[in-house]
Amino acid sequence: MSQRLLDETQSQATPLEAPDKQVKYFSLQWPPTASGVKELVTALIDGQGFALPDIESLVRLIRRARTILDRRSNVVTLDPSEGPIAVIGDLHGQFPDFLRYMVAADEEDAVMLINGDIVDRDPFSLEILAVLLYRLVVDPRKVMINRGNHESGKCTARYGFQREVRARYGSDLVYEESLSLFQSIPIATIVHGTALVVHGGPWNPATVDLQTIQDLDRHVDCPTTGPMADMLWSDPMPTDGTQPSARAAGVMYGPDVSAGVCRQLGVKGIIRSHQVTPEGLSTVHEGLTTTVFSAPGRLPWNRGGVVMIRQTGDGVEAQPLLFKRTQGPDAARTVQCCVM
Ligand SMILES: [Mn+2]
Repeated sequence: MSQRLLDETQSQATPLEAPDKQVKYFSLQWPPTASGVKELVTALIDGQGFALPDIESLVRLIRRARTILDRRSNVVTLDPSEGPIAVIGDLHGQFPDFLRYMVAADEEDAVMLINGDIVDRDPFSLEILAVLLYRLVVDPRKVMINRGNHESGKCTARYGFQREVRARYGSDLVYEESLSLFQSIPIATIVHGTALVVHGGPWNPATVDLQTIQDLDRHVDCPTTGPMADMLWSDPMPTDGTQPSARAAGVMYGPDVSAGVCRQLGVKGIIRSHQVTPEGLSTVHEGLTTTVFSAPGRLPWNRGGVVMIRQTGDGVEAQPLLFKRTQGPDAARTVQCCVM
């Protein structure tokens, strides 16, 4: 492990804080139902950052979600002929923005495919997790999740989620259960004949194939080298081949790597996230790698992008949807989370 990541890991030794006295905790309707999703969203919006599911309810939800995710393979396959798929990139705790994407997906009865980095940075990761996992339990076919590098102990200890959970619950239980959940999240999704969707980048097709990825044990915190690290941490570069990354994890990969993986999988391109992009979406490698980033206002002027994949009469289309940052309940922030 690099010195830089060791430093990040060691920075987590902060003391427990008392829970915010103003937070009101409520029980989640159980078993989860479609009407319960609406009630949960309403309670969280009305709470403006001061209402959360109680610890017992949330832990029960996380554990149920984990059993669903554990049944999925490392790389999940979706068939676009079965309905639209909304690919959503980094959310980073921006709950009001997440709600807009959920509404956009619901309007088309689309599968939500969340491409990692759900937590950290903005202080409403718990709201996103609660709604996302509740919907997953209500209808697993409509919620797909790929893991991002922030779904790890290393990142959450440094970039806000651990602090958020401690400040809002005054307990490490929800945090520990979340870390366990993160290890159950699949690593990538193949939209059949269309795209490899993965948080960072592809594996190296010269040495690794899909079966090797399917055989990996994903129940680890978040490696910094090897095929799983490449998928969670890597970024594209303009020249062929691979190079070490300044992130000290994963690699930089060139257009030949993108082309090789597309050939290997019979897909037209790679949809990845992991990097802020001014318009919400950007494409490199002659169209083979598209970055979708869904946390608007981080630069602070970037838009949030979503890719809506639909089967049409003569093929599959990928329509970009672009969003400015919501006003949201930013004024109600109670937790000092990250500085980018
Ligand atoms: Mn990332």
